[in-house]
Amino acid sequence: SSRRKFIKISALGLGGLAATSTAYKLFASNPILGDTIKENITKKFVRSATYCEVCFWKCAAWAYTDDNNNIKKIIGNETDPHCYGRLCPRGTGGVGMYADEDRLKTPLIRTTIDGEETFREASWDEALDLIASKFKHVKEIYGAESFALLKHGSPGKHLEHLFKAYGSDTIAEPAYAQCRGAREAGFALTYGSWVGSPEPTDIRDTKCLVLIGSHIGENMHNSQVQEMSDAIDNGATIITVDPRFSTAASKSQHWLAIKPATDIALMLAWMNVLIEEGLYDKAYIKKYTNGFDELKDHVLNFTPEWAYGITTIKPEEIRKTARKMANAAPSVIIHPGRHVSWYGDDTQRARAMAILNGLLGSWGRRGGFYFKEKISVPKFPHPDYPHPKWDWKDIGEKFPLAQMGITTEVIKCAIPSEDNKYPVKAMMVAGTNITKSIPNKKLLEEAMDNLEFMVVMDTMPMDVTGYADVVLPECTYLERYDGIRSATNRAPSIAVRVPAVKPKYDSKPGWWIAKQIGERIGLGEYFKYNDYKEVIEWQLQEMGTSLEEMNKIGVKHFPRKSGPLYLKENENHEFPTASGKIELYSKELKDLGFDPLPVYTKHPEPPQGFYRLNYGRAPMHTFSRTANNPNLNDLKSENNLWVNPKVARIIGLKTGQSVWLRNQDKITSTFSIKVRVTERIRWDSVYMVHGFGHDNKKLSRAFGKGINDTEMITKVAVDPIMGGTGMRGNFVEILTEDPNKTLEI
Ligand code: MGD
Ligand code: SF4
Repeated sequence: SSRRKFIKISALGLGGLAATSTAYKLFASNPILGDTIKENITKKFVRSATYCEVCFWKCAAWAYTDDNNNIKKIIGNETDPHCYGRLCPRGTGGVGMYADEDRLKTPLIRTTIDGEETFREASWDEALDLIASKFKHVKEIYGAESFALLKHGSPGKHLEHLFKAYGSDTIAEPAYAQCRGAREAGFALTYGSWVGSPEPTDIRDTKCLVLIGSHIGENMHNSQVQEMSDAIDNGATIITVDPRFSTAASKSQHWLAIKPATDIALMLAWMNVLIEEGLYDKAYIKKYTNGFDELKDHVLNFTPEWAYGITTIKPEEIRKTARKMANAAPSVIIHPGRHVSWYGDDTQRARAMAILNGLLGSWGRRGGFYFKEKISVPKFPHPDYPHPKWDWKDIGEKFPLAQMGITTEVIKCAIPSEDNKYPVKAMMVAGTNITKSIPNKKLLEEAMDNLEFMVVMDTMPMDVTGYADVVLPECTYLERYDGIRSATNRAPSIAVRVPAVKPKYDSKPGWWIAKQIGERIGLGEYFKYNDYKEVIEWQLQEMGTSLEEMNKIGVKHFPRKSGPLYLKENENHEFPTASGKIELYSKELKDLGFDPLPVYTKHPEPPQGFYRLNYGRAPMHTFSRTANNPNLNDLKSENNLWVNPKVARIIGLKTGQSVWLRNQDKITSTFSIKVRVTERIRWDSVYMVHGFGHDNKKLSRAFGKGINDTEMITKVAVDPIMGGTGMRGNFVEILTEDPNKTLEI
C-alpha cells in the first residue's frame, strides 16, 4: 500500500529563514558554565521554575522572560542535585526548541490533492474530532487494546493516562528495549532493584570509576559529568573500556581498546583475577551474597590469557586494572551504562557488571552505589482504569523478564498474520521519532503501512510526522505545565514545570490534547480539571507545599526515610531479591532456562571490506531531537564518520571527504557523511554520532546533514531475557560515490 507514503511536509511551503540564534553564544561562552551571566540578570525579567526536557536527566532550571514574551535565558537551579546549578550545553540551548521557526504550527490532516498525498492545515476542533471518531471506531470494531501508544518523555505521561482510561495498555517507549532495559533486568536479577535514573552511582566520592562502553562527557548527563570531573580532580582512577578513544578514555589512566562485542570475556577475566588473587571483599561476599562458590568454579578457566585471545587486551593490563579496582574497593564503580542494547546478550553483560560490583563490595558503599530514595507524588483522583483484555505484557510474553512494553513487538502487531493474537490497528506516537529510534526501517514501514490510523504529536516536523494521518503540534516544555518531577537520588526532591511563556503559534500542551480527546470519547471523569495547574496545585498541597512556593524555590528537598545512604559496618541488610541476598548466581535465570552465570558468546564479525558500525552521543545533542535546534545546530550541524588511518589508506579516504555507506543487507544510506580520519577508532569499526541524517525538508537546518545510523541498522540481535534490540551487530562498507545516483543510471 502506498497510503502511508512518507509525506515530505515541505509540500506545505517554505518556513521562515533560518535565523541562527546567537543567544546561545551570548549566554554560554563556556557551554557547561551556562550560568556565567547569572549576575547580569536584572529584576526586569520574570523568572519561572521549570525542568529541562532536552534529555531525560530532568535538570531543574529557571527560565527568564521579558515583557515581550521572549525567553532570554535558561539557567540551572542552584539547589538541584541533577544539575548543581549548571545546565549542560543542550539545556542552555533548550530555548532553541521554543525559538525554532521550523516548529509545527497548526494541526495537519493527510489529504490527497490532484492525486498527490499531502497535509492540509486544520483547526484543533476538526483534528480532535477526527481522532476521537477513530478512538471510538477502533474500540467498537477491534477493542480499545488495538489502539497502541508509542511515547517518550513528559507528553507520553498525559497520553498514557488517556490510553489507560480508554482501555488500552498497548504502550511502549524506546527508552526500554532500545536503551536501558537490559541493564535494569541484569541489576534487578542481582540486587533486586533497578538502577533507574539518575543512576545511584556515588561518583563524587569514588576512587575508581570503570566505564564499559559508557562515554560520560560525550553522553552529557549533567550531575554525573560534574561528579566525574570532581572525582578526576580528587585523583580517582578512571578505567575506560571502549573500542574508541572517547573523551572519557582521554581522561583515563587505562584505556582498554577492546575488540567490539567481547566485553563479557573481559569481565569474566577480571572476576577470575579478583577471585584467584583473593582480592574480592570477603566479608561482604560472605554476609550479603549467594552463589560465590558457583561463581568461583565458573570463572576458574577464564584467565586473562584466555580473554586476551578474545578481547585483544593484554593479560598484564587485565591484571593491573583488576588490582586497581580492588585497591579502591569498596569505593569503586563498574558503571552500569545507559544505552546498553548492543549485542542481544545485554542482560548477561549487565549481570557481569553487577557481579563485579558485588565482588568489590561496592553496592551500598561510599564511592560505590548509594541506596537511592525518592518521594512519591500523590495520584490525582480519577476512576479506576478498565482492565484491557491484553496488553504490553501479553505482546512481550516470550521475553520472561520484560518489565515494560517492547516497541518492536508492539510494532510487529500492526502487521496482519495468522498467528498475530494482538492486532494493532491504530497508533499514536508522542514525543518519539520512531524512524530514528527504532531499528529495522522495513519492519516499521510495513507496520505503519498497515495501520488504519496514525496520529503523531510532536513539537517539530520530524521524520515520523510524515507517516501520520493527523499531526498535532505540541507546545514545548517552556510553554506548558507537566507532571511533578520526582526522581531517585541521594535524598528525595521534587521540581515543577511552570510555563515561562505562552504557547507559540497554534500549539497546545500535551495534557490539554489528552483531555480534549478524553472528553470527546466520554472519559471526562478522568480529566476533572480545567487546567493541569489544578492537578499540580492539589498534589503540591498534599505534599505540604504550594505552586507559589515551588515557583519561588524550583526544587523542594525532603528528608530520607529509608535509612542511611550506605551500609553500616556489619549491618544485617536484606536485599529485595528472592533470597534477600545479592544473587551472584541467579536461580531465577536458571529456572527460566537461561545461563545462571554470564557466559561469553562469540558474535559475528565484519566480513572482508566491512566495518562494524558503532554509534554514540555528542555533548550538544540528544538523539534526533536537537539536530534542528538553532542553538545546538550552530555548535554541531552534522555527524562525521570516524575512520582509522589504516582503513583510510586502504580505501583512499581523506578527512572532510563525503562518503556513503552500504550495510550487510545491501541497504545504502540516503545521504552522505564526511570522513574524519583518526587514530581514536579501531581499524575494525567506524563510528558516528546518532541522531543525524534527517529526511524531512521542513527541518531547514537538519535536512540531509549526515547519516542516520538507524537506517543502517537492519540486523537486530534480540535479548531473549527482556526483549532488548541489540543494534551494534551491523557492518558497513564505505562508498566513495553516491550509490543512489549510480542506481538511477
Ligand atoms: P528522539 O530521536 O530525540 O528520541 O528515542 P526518541 O525518544 O525517539 O526523538 C524525540 C522526538 O520527540 C522528536 O521527534 C522531538 O521533536 C520530539 N519532542 C521533543 N520534545 C517534545 C515535546 O515536548 N513534546 C512532544 N510531543 N514531542 C517532543 C530515544 C531512544 O533512541 C533512546 S532513549 C535510546 S538510548 C536509543 N538510542 C539510540 C542510538 O544511540 N542509536 C540508534 N541507532 N538508535 C537509538 N534508539 C534509541
Ligand atoms: Fe537538560 Fe542537559 Fe540536564 Fe539533560 S543534562 S536535562 S539536556 S540540562
